[in-house]
Amino acid sequence: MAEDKDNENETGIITRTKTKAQPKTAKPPLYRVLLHNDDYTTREFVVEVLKTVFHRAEPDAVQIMLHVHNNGVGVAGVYTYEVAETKVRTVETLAKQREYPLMLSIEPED
Ligand code: TYC
Repeated sequence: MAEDKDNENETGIITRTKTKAQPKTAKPPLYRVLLHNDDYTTREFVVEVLKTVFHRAEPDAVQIMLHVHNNGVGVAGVYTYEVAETKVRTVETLAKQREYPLMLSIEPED
């Protein structure tokens, strides 16, 4: 919110200035949710998680899964901290239920 401030200069005249309002475009910090490769989690499960939790279309999900399989790590999605944390917990719960050792982590985007 803009706030008025009184300023008195050398002439003794009191003027008023407005502080800049926060731009409406101010964005919260974003975080990458990273998927890590392992030898036991099935490709199908990783693709399923990318589709259902990270809302990736099938071809995108397959591409991300293969990137992680080939490079060891990859980005599942980018979110605010709370959303990123919730997605990690959701996937960890799903993976545990299926007894997969799938690992995820979070890192700041900037
Ligand atoms: N490397 C696993 C396999 O060959 C597939 C896999 C991909 C596992 C991505 C985890 O985050 C992962 N079955």
